[in-house]
Amino acid sequence: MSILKVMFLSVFLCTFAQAENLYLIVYKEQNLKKLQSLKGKNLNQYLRNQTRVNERQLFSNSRAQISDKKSLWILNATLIRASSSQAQTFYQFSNVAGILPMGKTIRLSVGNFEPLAKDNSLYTYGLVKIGLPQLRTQYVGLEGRGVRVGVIDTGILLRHPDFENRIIKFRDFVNSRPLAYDDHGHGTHVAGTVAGSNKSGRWIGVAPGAELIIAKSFNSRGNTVDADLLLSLQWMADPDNNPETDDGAHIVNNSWNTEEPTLKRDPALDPFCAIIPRLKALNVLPVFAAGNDGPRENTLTPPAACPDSLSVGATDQDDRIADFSSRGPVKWVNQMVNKPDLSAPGKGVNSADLGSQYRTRSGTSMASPHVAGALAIFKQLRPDLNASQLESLIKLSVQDLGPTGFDYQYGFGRLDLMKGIQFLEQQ
Ligand SMILES: [Ca+2]
Ligand SMILES: [Ca+2]
Repeated sequence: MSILKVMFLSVFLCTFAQAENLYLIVYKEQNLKKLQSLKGKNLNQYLRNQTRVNERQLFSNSRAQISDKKSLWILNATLIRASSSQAQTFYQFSNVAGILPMGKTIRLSVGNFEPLAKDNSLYTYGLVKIGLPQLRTQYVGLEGRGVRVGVIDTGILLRHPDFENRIIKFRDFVNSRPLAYDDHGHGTHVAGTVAGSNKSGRWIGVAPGAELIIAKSFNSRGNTVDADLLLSLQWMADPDNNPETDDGAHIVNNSWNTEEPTLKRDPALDPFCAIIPRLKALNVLPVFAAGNDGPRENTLTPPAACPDSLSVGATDQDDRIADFSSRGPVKWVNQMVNKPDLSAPGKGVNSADLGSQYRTRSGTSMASPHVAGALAIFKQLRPDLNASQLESLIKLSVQDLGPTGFDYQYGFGRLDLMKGIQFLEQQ
């Protein structure tokens, strides 16, 4: 046997013996003060530069040959595919803070389908509940125009009449196809509640003027891996990968959760919890469905369960909290967090479906996009508001329900656009 053949065989056996997995190498922060002082474009550049320097130090000096690596600059980190012994070797570098195993399958909680009640109203019940018809009469043209809303989901039906010419960016993290599509249906329904129009004869979306940035991150069975969701969130902050151009989403809807229990974990070590404040500092406000694991308490999971999340529970046509809606508080190993933040219609929501059709679905997946759309309305009205200011505003844009004040079912209350408008007018 030639030396080349022996080498080939041993490499082959080595690879075979050591299964490769995904790991997240997180680097040490060199200058925490500087990091916290930067915003927007400057922060984007700083994060990219420090990650580039860290990656150079690692991969030009490491003997482990890693061919599959992706920069997760937003977290000063790199995703690698490697064997566990290869991953271990990176601990010897002084700039490495930690190595997290990744690659967990994340499944969409698709909720239930409901029979479509005969209803000839001009607006879905959800839009009526949150005060949209009233807002439309007072503010003509307030439809989320000029606001970019991201949706991380199963994609979107490109030719659905309710989204005509408003899908401005699409990226397929599943099959790398260039044109927008949805081979599941969940994403099209969610996007319909954010930004669908009235091509069915009835308004289904809160912000039918908003521009859509679509990440297809879940496959046709509604599955993905954690790493792709982190990459999708990062992509939303800077889709063209150029800090000089301001093309990021202002708001991102996330109708999914990791289903990772919090009780024995520290949110500081959860990459989904770490990415939320970074996104806000880059002026991207992510919104998360609370989850469909109610009615027991402590049923939110990351990212909704993270201290910095904006999380949304689901209500029904009679303003009752839905049974399935995940309840707070969130118990982490070292702290308790008040969640959800607010609630919105999520039971029996009619919206867009595949085949240019419409259907009714239930879940906090349907509640979160009502809030994302409302944020687009506020952003059009007050383009000067940054992500954190929009977040404060939406928590005031509620009607208190259930026990007086904040509670673990409704959060601060059910979304009410007019409450936010009143607050802005009084300022
Ligand atoms: Ca850019
Ligand atoms: Ca209450």
